[in-house]
Amino acid sequence: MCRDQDDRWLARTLELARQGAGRVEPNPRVGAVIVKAGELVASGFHRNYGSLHAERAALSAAEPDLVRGATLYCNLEPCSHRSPRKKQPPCTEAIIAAGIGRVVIGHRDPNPAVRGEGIRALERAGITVDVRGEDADESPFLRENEVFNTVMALGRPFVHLKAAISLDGRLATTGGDSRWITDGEARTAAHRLRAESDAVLVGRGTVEADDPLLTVRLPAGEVQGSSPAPRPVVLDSLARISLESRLVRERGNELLLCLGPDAPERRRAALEARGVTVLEAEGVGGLDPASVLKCLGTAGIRSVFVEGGAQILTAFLRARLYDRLSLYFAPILLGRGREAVGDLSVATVVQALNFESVRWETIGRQQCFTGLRAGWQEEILGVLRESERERTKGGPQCSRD
Ligand code: AOF
Ligand code: ZN
Repeated sequence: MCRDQDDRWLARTLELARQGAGRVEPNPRVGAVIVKAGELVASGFHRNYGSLHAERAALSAAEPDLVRGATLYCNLEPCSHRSPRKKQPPCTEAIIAAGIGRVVIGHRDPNPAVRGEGIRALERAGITVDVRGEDADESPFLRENEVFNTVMALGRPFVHLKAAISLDGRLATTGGDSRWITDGEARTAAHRLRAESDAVLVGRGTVEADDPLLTVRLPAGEVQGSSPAPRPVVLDSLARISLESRLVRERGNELLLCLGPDAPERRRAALEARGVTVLEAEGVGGLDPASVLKCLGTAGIRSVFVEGGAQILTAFLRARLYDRLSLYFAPILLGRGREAVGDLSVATVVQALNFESVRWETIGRQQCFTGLRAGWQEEILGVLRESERERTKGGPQCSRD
């Protein structure tokens, strides 16, 4: 089968996968097509969390006679495992039982329960498996499930940093005024990004300056997606957030408050009495981003949209604990003002924090940048390679099922 044909069918699986966006989380978006003699036999995608996997959806839509000896394309490696919490039976079993002759996938599944096991189960049954989407510099397959892949491979929430800044890189005036740097169109775009995340994170300083609610506000009629509203998160090492802030008064029950080891017990009790969930993070004089992410992961947060301010933005950048950065440049100059990003320990340009999958877009009067951390894809693939090495070190293995 020629490579062009494979690429074309695989691209189709991504289009199908996208139809599950907003409904399948925390599971991945997956699409599958079955092809025989260059003709489409059937297709399917993962529709809702807990429902049929894409591979089984495609198989059940196909004429059984046509499936035998056909090729199945899927953007993700088919699952091969069972576990008490797993909702669906292994797709590899259905693929083998149906008599599929060849499987072409976008990338291996970084889920620790899979990581190549799906491929091996198929190969043991005599099925040829080709992985086509891991070689490209900016693989669209790995990017389609950026949150899922990050959580599964790196074991921490996906971190999306965002800031609205002036042309000269200022987050606020010298006096601290930062309201309305960008216009309504850019703010709506940022609210769409909020809606995609499990949590929206700010520092205590931002709460004091802006008294935000951190809700998703979109124009009337625009669907907000079916996932629950993102939870507000505030980093507040000394528990100094005002009990009168709108977040505590109006969203206390949803609020996740990260406190440091020196937070006074009395304050903590007062906040908990208002329904606030307290998370104990590490770090003195500014919480440690790694510890914050660990707390959030334990609280079930899989993706976090970090909205500032400068101290927090800098802390995540310095720790190299971020996956995506989105910057909205407004066509204004603020002069001295407050810089958006502090010291990043960059001595030479080659050490600069760099980005891949870069996109620039004009939104209203703003120029909007978004990019993934350079090395993100390599890190995910590195984890897959490492578990492959671990497995071969242990010698030949049988199925884990
Ligand atoms: C999906 N949809 O189309 C594929 C998935 O709890 P379960 O049984 O739904 O299993 C979820 C895991 O199955 C998921 O973490 C991923 O590793 C694998 N593949 N999942 O939800 C699909 N193909
Ligand atoms: Zn599956």
